[in-house]
Amino acid sequence: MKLYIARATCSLAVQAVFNELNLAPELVHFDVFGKTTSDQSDFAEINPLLYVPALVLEGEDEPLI
Ligand SMILES: N[C@@H](CCC(=O)N[C@@H](CS)C(=O)NCC(=O)O)C(=O)O
Repeated sequence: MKLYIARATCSLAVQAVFNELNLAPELVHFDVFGKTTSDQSDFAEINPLLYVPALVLEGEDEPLI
């Protein structure tokens, strides 16, 4: 399970919910200015709108946005 987040955005709320539920998704940080991700992946392939948060579940092709 991968959660795409970005600094100082509403994705922090989703991250807080995951923490409260004791869930530890793999966090991928997206730089909204540089358009880069912490795992060097192309975030546009996950969400063409480049909006966070986005959640990719194991075995799922489509992300939850
Ligand atoms: N959840 C909505 C909106 C999410 C949203 O607006 N995210 C903002 C952060 S709060 C964002 O990713 N902004 C990136 C940008 O403006 O470049 C969607 O994905 O359509």
